[in-house]
Amino acid sequence: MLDLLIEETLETQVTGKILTIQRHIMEMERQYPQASGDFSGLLYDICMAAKQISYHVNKAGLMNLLGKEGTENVHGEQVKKLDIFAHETFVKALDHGGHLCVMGSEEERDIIPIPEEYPIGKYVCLFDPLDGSSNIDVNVSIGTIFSIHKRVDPSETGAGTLEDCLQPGWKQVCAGYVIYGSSTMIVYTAGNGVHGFTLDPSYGEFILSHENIQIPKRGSIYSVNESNFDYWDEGFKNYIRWVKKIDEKTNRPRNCRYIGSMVADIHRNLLYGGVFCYPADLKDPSKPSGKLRLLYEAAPMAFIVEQAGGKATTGTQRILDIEPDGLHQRVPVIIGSEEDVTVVEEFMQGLRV
Ligand code: AHM
Ligand code: MG
Repeated sequence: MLDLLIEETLETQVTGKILTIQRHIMEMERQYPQASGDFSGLLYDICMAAKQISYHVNKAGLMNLLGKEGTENVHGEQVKKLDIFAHETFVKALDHGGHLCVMGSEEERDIIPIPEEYPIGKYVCLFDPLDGSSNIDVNVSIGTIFSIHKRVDPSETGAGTLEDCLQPGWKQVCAGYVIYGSSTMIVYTAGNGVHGFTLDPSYGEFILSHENIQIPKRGSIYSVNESNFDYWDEGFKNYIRWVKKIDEKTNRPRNCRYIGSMVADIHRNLLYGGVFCYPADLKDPSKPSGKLRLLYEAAPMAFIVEQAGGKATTGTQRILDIEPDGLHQRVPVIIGSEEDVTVVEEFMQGLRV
């Protein structure tokens, strides 16, 4: 039996059925003879950071990395040790490759310049190093989100600026997330479909496992933090009332699934179909647009979901069309299967009651 298994594994290797993310990117790049290889170099660095974070997330309980750091981040939230570790890992992995002119992180108030001693590149990378941090201590899936733009002026060779970071989502050249779950996966799009790679711990490589992911046109899941019900406006409340009503013809009530980790909630809905919502609420007057950040969370996830055939909106505007006005700007997020998102929009716009 074991012999058979080994034979099968070897055969898979020999016949070349295993496709690593590096080879996948290189093959994609080969279709563009003018490509400099810069982009694949950048993705390679991101994969390295993801592997390091994955390793530490898996060992967090053993390495005394769990628990609050005791400081607050720029949003006044408690920062945990793994958040800091993930942030520093990302910065260190990306700052010296010569691919980037500037970076931005959810954990840092201002833009992050490339240190003077390193070459400046033509790309901009924005990232949320560890999203879903309230789940770290309890072994629930968390993730990393990244978004890549070209710098605004390609002829510029100096340091990148805030303007380079404040670009609308439709201009992204790549976006992706890493999910640290029962296995670690990286899912990315470079505007040519959405592809998922699972980390094989024995090789230390991300292997193509989900080629050309397509989100179902409609799903049976809605994902929202319903404890905010009393803080929502009437339109969204009406949607929630609707989604829970019994009606066989329209497949209701839908299933509520909410992990509280955007990456994990959207990853599940991407594969099963459904809608993820974090609408505006009146809970905190300092956050009238909800909780999620446009540049680090909403825009990259919107790019991925649209590329998979889904839809992403604030309820009144396509997320990818928003012109950012600040690095840490927050927006309402309704994202997922096209038909499900459209229904939420209709309730939010008062077209349904
Ligand atoms: P974080 O960046 O501080 O981790 O917050 C973002 C997370 C998302 O992953 C998740 O969708 C949301 O916060 C959950 O918030 P809530 O606990 O209010 O439902
Ligand atoms: Mg986050």
